Amino acid sequence: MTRDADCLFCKIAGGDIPADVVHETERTLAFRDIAPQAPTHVLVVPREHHPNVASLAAAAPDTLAELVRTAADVAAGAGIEAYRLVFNTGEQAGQSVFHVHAHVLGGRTMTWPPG
Ligand code: DGP
Repeated sequence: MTRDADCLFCKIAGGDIPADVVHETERTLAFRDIAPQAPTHVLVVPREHHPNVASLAAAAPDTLAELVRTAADVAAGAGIEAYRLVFNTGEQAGQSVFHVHAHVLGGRTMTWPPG
């Protein structure tokens, strides 16, 4: 299992930092965002460390597919039919934690374009 000792989401995945976990699979973990932007705002991460979605897709496409399935299960579990799945990729796009995570946002009407 690839972990980065300095990575916040590796620490959450390893149980070293607590989180409100809503769903788990063999390779992924889903927990509530600490600063929710919608009634449902859950982050889905791979247990292994990958900095962004492109590097995850290149290194472990099966894990990326599992992560997207986990996101769909989180939405279904929250009773949400429509949801937004966001992978901020790079600092200018709003990525602040460099361990790939999908934001699952739902429970309200979303606007477009995002800011
Ligand atoms: P991004 O900006 O796309 O990299 O998203 C990072 C998200 O992580 C942001 O929405 C806030 C959330 N976050 C940051 N620190 C913590 C934490 O310690 N626990 C939880 N649950 N979420 C966190």
